[in-house]
Amino acid sequence: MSATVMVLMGSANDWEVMREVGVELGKLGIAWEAHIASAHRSLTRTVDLVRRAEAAGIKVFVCGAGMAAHLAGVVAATTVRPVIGVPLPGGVADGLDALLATVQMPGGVPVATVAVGKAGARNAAVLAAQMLALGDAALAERLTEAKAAQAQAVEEADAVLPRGGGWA
Ligand code: RP5
Repeated sequence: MSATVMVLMGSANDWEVMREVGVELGKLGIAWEAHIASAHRSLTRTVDLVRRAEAAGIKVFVCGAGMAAHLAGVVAATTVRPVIGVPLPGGVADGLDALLATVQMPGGVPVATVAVGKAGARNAAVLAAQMLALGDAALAERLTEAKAAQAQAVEEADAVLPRGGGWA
């Protein structure tokens, strides 16, 4: 199965969070590949990578970066395929800096920006899956099942919660 999602990150230090994207995509049966590609330290290679990914059939890009997080923006400038940005913690404002750098794109060059850190990484994977599911009924079904399982997990957690008085 060839990859349909490309996961990019600005530094090897980003992998601890960005691996969550791969974990979640794997659960949903989506093939992915990951690369380190810095907007600042290796701009030309990053643009080349995106061009080659398009030719290879990648449909969605997920980009994680911290600090002055320009990776998602550079990828969005290079492709017309959807780009999801994951702002990463660390930096002077512990992710708020990366959040603003990722989300505040000029009109015409969108980056779908998710939450800072691991929750954002997971949501980037689910959002990419939801995009792909528009043309894939089997994937849409797996997403529906995953959502139902999440709701079930909340019920189960509620069922075992110690109760002080007991009115329910
Ligand atoms: C960003 O700068 C990377 O995405 C990383 O989050 C941050 C710091 O990079 P390192 O100095 O840890 O390689 O470009």
